[in-house]
Amino acid sequence: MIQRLSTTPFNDQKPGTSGLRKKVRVFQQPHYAENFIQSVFDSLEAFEGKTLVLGGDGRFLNREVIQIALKMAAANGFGRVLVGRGGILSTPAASHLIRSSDAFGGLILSASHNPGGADEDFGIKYNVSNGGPAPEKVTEAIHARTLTIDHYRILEAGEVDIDTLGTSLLGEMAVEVVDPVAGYADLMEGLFDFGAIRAMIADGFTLSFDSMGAVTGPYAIEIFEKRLGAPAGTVRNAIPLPDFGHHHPDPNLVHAKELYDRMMAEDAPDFGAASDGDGDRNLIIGRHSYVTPSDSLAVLAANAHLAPGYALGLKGIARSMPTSGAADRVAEKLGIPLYETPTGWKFFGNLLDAGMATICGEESAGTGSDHVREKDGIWAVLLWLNILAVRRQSVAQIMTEHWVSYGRNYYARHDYEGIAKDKADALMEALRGKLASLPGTSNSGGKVEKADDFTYTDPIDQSVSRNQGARILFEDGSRVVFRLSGTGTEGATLRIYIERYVGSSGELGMATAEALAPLVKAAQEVADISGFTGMEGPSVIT
Ligand code: VG1
Ligand code: CO
Repeated sequence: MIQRLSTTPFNDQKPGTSGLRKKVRVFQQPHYAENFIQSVFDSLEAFEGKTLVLGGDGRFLNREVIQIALKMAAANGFGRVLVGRGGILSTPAASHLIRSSDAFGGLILSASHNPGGADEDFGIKYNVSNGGPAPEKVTEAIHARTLTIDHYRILEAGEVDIDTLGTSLLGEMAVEVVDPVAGYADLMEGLFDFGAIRAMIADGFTLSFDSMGAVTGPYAIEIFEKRLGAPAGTVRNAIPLPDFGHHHPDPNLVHAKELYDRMMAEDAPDFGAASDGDGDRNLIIGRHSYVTPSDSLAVLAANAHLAPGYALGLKGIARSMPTSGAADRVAEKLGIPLYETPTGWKFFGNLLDAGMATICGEESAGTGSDHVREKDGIWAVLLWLNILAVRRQSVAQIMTEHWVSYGRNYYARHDYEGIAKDKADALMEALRGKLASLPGTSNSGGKVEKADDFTYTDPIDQSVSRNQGARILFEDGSRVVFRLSGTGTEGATLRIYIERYVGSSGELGMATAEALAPLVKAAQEVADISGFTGMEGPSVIT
């Protein structure tokens, strides 16, 4: 029986950079998840009888919300839900499933790189029929609906079995429990030369992949150990756990320290990588050689043609604004366009759909291509492996050669976490107020050429997104960018992105901290970070 239950709005259900993310206990309030899911459905048109994809990264509350979403989808008139077995789907696998099953859209239950567990974070994200995150006009409609909602619809039914493959009926709706891994692994096998990678591994090439207790474990085991023949144990922390085994599944130098240490050890493997909670990010570390995500994007773009799926070349490259300009130089050399978008994968969707870009990336360790409409951690690792299998060089050699051809964009991100929201807002407001007066002035970073708050106009639908980050651009091409995170669940996080370019004839072997020191100083001078935050330094440098 379909129930129509009364509810009242919550005033904090505005989706951020990537869906709605809150503490688990916020989601545990009566009607909280239901209100948001109904608001999603209310913002969509003509989905009756159509297919919805449903899955998550396995974190605490995943299974409970899967049950709710199934019963609400049935009560709202979906014809079929494809759900990953056990409620598991990585974000890229969900994107692929939406596309390959011609689904109307999908609900992805994840707070991605945020920690999981009873006292940690949960999230819900809606993806549209191209497999990508809902664009801003959709998330704005969802948010508007959350503020007026007065009822939701849910089917009264028992627990649905989501652990057995096959189809059953829930009211009039079909529930199809699918293998979360197989279709995705096949997609990867179609893009990359698995034979060449397998041969490289058989020749003694060693790798280590850290799933950080999150969703990529089953995918990585199937792909790296089973299909590519890497020895058992290559994939670490491979079982998706509700609390990720207490890992903070944000693959950066702080949270993936275990991997970092392994890669810097005397007996380090040739190649190391890690992924995040929902499997859309990647961290690449060669033996004794860390690769910044921005450099990784550039190297992947420059060498993608070595993989069968990209043998015909790239149509264009897109990167988020704070991501370094390393990829720009590759685009220039290849004679293809480079697009600069705001932070968040939803801004790449139109470019990919229009065939204007093939590869996209973000400084936050997200890289992907037009094979799905999300960033894709395992995809990036496989493209690296394919390149290594063809070039038969070490990661360090590839990086050095890249810098010699293109110059080097020294790059770091400094995060100030857990700032009181009013203080973070005050810092940004003061900085914005100053921007117009900066050009022509000098500070420790050099002479300022331009300063603005990044605005993006989508070249396809002309939609405009403002206030996407305060940028201070120096005459020598260096820059410092300030923005507030849109994925946190407690207080505010200030992100400062620092970049300095050194041409190919310049000094390419400096330590990053040393290369960036004058710009770090400039950031403090311009924005008085310690004055506003009371913090002496960043909590995370990556
Ligand atoms: C962060 C990253 C951004 C990424 C987003 C979602 O956003 O900076 O590049 O797209 O997370 O990634 P923010 O607003 O906190 O800076 V994921 O893998 O957490 O969904
Ligand atoms: Co993620």
